[in-house]
Amino acid sequence: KPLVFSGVQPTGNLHLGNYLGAIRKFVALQESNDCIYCVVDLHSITAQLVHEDLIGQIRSIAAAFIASGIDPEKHIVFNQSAVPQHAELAWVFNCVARIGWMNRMTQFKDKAGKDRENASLGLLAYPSLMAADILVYRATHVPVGDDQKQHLELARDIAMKFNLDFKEKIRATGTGVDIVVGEEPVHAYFPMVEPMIEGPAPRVMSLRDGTKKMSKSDPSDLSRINLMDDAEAISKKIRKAKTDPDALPSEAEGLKGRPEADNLVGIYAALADTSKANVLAQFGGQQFSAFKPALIDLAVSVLSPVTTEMRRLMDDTAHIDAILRKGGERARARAEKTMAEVADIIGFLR
Ligand code: AQP
Repeated sequence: KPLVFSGVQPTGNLHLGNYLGAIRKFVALQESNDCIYCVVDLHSITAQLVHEDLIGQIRSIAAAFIASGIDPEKHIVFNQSAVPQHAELAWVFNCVARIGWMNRMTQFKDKAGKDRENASLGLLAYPSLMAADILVYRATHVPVGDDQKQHLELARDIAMKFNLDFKEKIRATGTGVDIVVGEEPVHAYFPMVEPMIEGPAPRVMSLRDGTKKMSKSDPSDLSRINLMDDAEAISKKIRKAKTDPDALPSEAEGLKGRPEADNLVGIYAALADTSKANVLAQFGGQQFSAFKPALIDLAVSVLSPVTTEMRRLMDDTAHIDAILRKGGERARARAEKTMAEVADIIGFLR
């Protein structure tokens, strides 16, 4: 069975982008894969060090996973800081990765802003920790939103450089397998990760500006649908969502150059588990005044049960904590094995 890994940061309220780009895919993947889903709390201190209620945020992401349908008995749900091997492998990867690779990351440039010298070293090294999160389990499949594509390419570069730099040691320790990367045969310890980004809404855009990503840090709450929004808030935000004056096209081609229309149709398709073409077969030729009420009904019917269950779970913190603790133990057992092998490959005395 392929091993799936992904994580979500406990930084503020989850929104529809996180849900459609990540969590909904996590749920679908658990049917036929072995999955590890992580609340990446170590990542959450890279952009902002001090958080008012980090524990509460960690619990709320775990609650969102479970309320969305992830089964923590069959799969592993835990928080990153409970497994120290993530940080340990990240240190090794900091020594594998090159500073130039990190400097090219668009998320670093966006989050560091103009005052780059003053960004934390952790923010620069973020992708190295992300590579460690995945590879400490030697996971192969990573469901994420489109914004994470560049980081996953970097995870492949790190894995490849480690495999090549240590190829003799990997062979000598008998820990590797033969794989083919492109045309090239490689005796690899770390696998090449496969990003899983596809779907009708790989990058959910702001409801106020179809060219900007829906994000937690947008100052306008009208720009995003939060997972904790009630039906009234969802309805208001979709009614106020920016659109153009034209009717919906009848084919997906017609969405080109219409970012807001494209975004709303993509959201509808992702919520309904269908394609944009199917949505347009139904709504093509109709005005937004007809499409928006249908989108509101769909969004409320999909999100309300998740919100209700999340609230219920968050009232029982002992239950959430027990799930995270047990998940942490199961994850640690796997991560310890990888780190022991990595130490052997590098030649640390343990
Ligand atoms: N707009 C989005 N569309 C699709 N997927 C998205 N993701 C985030 N935003 C979108 C995906 O959600 C998962 C968890 O992301 P994260 O924990 O790294 O959070 P984030 O990307 O920091 O969230 P924001 O809202 O984008 O935060 P800020 O405002 O700080 O930039 C990932 O799989 C991500 O791809």
